[in-house]
Amino acid sequence: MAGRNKCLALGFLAFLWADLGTEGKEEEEQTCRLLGKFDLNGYVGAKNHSLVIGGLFPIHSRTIPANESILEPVSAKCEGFNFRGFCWMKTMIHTIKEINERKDILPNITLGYQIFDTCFTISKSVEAALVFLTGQEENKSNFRNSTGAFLAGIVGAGGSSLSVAASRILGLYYLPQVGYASTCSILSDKYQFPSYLRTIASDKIQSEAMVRLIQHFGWVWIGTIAADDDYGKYGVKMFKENMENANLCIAFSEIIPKVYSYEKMQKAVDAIKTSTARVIVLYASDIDLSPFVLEMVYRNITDRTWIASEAWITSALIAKPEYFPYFGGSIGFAIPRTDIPGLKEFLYDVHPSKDANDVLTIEFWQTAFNCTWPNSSVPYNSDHRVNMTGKEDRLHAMSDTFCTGEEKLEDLKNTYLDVSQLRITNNVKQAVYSMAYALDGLSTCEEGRGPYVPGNTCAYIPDFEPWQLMYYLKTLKFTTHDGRRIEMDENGDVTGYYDILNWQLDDDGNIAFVKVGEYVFTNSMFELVITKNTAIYWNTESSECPHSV
Ligand code: TCR
Repeated sequence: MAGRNKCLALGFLAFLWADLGTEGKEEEEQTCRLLGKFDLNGYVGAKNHSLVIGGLFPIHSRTIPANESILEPVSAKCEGFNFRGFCWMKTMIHTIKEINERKDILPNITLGYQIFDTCFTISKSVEAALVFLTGQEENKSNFRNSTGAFLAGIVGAGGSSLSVAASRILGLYYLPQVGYASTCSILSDKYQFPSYLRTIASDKIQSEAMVRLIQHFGWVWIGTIAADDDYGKYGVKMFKENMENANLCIAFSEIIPKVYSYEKMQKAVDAIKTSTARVIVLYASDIDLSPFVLEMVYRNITDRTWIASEAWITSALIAKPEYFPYFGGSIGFAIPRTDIPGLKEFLYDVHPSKDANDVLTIEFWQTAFNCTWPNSSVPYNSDHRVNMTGKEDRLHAMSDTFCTGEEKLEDLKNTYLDVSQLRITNNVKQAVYSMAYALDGLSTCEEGRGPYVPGNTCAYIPDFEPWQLMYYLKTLKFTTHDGRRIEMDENGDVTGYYDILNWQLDDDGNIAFVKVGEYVFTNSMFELVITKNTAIYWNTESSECPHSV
């Protein structure tokens, strides 16, 4: 009984989509069901050699703290629907569909997927890693037996702390993991993370780039603010080391708390207020940054120039016109944007009436249109966070308007449908492609010329071991749909290029991310290029480049 409860609790947050079969292959409904109820046999049995790619995405922003007395451990529930994470997840599905339709990659193999919500927390990420390894059924220890499907590897997780935690477990089994957003420098350490690779560059490069930018503008004293996680802390650590090497100075270093704490937040904000440093490096994911931004607005602190890390420079959560007086003029690094053919149409093809079991789409719809889907059991976006006054904030526990189903996606203005800024989203696509190309390499191995010793043997789909796929991932080289080369180095890293963006106001009063330069890799070295004659907007009293000396 206890086992069953656990399974159901997991089902609330974890979900699995069966694969999207290619035309001509066995007809199979596109299904979305709760994992707890999912019957994989029908799905696997219908295919030749079905392979599953796992996915980890932050579809919610946090877990709900359990306040009742705990009788037995249950899987935490989540809240705070994250449109960006939902979009990434859809992109993974879209990419798998695309690969399944292609005749040139894995022609006889259909890929499926199993995706978990990390809720942007370490505990959920670890929980998912364990389920990937052990399967749902407690008496079966091997994921292959428990699901019947063959798990090739995992795409994700989003944030570095989450990837680090998952990777420590997956690495024990050498289960391939390809990250799309985790940039923490320690993930390059193959001694600690033997099976982790990524389609995004390490922050080592960004931290160097920040110092070059600071030198370019002649600033000397810099403050730093970091999120309380591996991304923030290691990012700032690297940055400080580079500052020291360049003989530049750190005025203060503060941390934004993960769980709201009045004292800790005031400490950070006071440091900014009292310091004479006018330029501040801010290393944090947008979700962690939101409460800090509100605090800056509340304390009315202006006249600061922010050097933004890539995670928030183009975030719709932060780049709101009402924050422009405080964060306008921010200058920071973004991975180059691209277009993904067909993605927009795929994202628009979402409607809660398609499947009553698709709880995520229902929640998406309810949150997007601020309404309640009739007869659904999905709670309307509630919020259990402790707010600035220290009280629990149960915002709109239930919206009193019902959704009609006639709501128009075109009217929405949120990150889900915004395909103008595809950056991390493209990394998700490339992470899925990395898995597919590696599998393709494995599937075309010629006996006697294979990579495994002794005997130069090959591995075969479906009964290869996950570690055997690592060989193909580590030597992976391919060209993306937009002509970019992806080449994994010996640490599973790729080279990064950055656009340097500056926040300005456009004619409609929205924030525009204006490209003012680049940090590029040429002749085996990085170069900072600030475009000549581009007007940079400075959020200073004089509207001129600040002095921070
Ligand atoms: N690395 C961050 C997470 C992150 C992110 C993002 C999250 C990055 N870029 C963009 C949301 C949107 C870069 C980490 O934790 O490693």
